[in-house]
Amino acid sequence: HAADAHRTDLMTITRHVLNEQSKHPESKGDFTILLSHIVLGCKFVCSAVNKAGLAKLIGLAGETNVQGEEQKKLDVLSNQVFVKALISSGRTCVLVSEEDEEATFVDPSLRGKYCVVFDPLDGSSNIDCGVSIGTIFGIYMVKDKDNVSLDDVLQPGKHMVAAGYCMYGSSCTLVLSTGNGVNGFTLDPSLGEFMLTHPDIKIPKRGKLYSVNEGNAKNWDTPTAKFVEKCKFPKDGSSPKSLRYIGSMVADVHRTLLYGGIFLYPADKQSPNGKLRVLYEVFPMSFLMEQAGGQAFTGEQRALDLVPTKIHQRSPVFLGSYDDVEEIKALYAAEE
Ligand code: AHM
Ligand code: MG
Repeated sequence: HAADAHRTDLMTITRHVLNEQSKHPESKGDFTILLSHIVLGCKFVCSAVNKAGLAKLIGLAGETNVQGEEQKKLDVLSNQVFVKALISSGRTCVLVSEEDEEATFVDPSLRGKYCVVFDPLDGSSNIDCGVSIGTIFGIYMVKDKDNVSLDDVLQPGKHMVAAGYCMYGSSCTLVLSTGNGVNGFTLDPSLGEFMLTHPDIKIPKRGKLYSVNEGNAKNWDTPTAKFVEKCKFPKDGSSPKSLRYIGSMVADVHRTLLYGGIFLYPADKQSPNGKLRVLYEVFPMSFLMEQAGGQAFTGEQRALDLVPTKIHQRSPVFLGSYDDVEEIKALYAAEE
């Protein structure tokens, strides 16, 4: 009977979020409308990514194809789709995209109460070989709709009201938290709907995997180097961890969330702030990790406590299973 209920009682992402919002009597459905525009963007990118090889959508921005039409690189195209979808939702006021140098301030006539920070297509160096890539987003609430500024997005990650990512992989999976746990939805291509497939995701307390670009090892700081050494040569009698690294943050974090373990993008001598961007990479993923029972640390503090001063600022990050992140925190504490 349970199986039958699954087949006939369809829990779409919209229905799920409406259920959640109905617990807040003051909610007027604005978040649901905003989310449906984000979901539309994700479906578009999913479809474009799946057709990329065929449609020759890949290639350099500005390059022309055989028909002489301008071709857009997939990440440029994805960005335009998200920006337009978010503005037309009528629910946004400030947008920060990895693709745009400056923040976008929505025209007052279309302004709503949410700020969205996003990376429309992360890991795009992986497109040409068909490896999983993704969209990452975080959502803040504006303080005063009639008086918006960059300060509305230069907020610590703990002020986000929601965060998520969509992974374009062997299936298209959207993982979302509105601050009340984490849920995963998988796109059913025949329905064109994201269906709840991973309710209430919790990350294992400790994992058997670690995920880092070891090619940077010669430039690592001592705590990172010690931590990775411990993963390979544990001295407490435990088994060594396995290394998994895709080089696509959404895919590496998704695996970490489901299987447990730790993902590291540390500082190194070449890049003292690491590589990943605070607003639309580090914060949303840290928000999801904490909501799933894990942790996220910058090497100095809880990642979600960081107060950014620039929209494209970078930060080192260590995130994943609670106990694994505890270990790297202890190594940094011992440094001081
Ligand atoms: P991108 O924004 O240029 O795509 O770079 C971000 C990506 C992340 O998805 C991934 O975690 C990281 O870069 C991998 O970096 P590296 O190639 O240095 O290991
Ligand atoms: Mg990126």
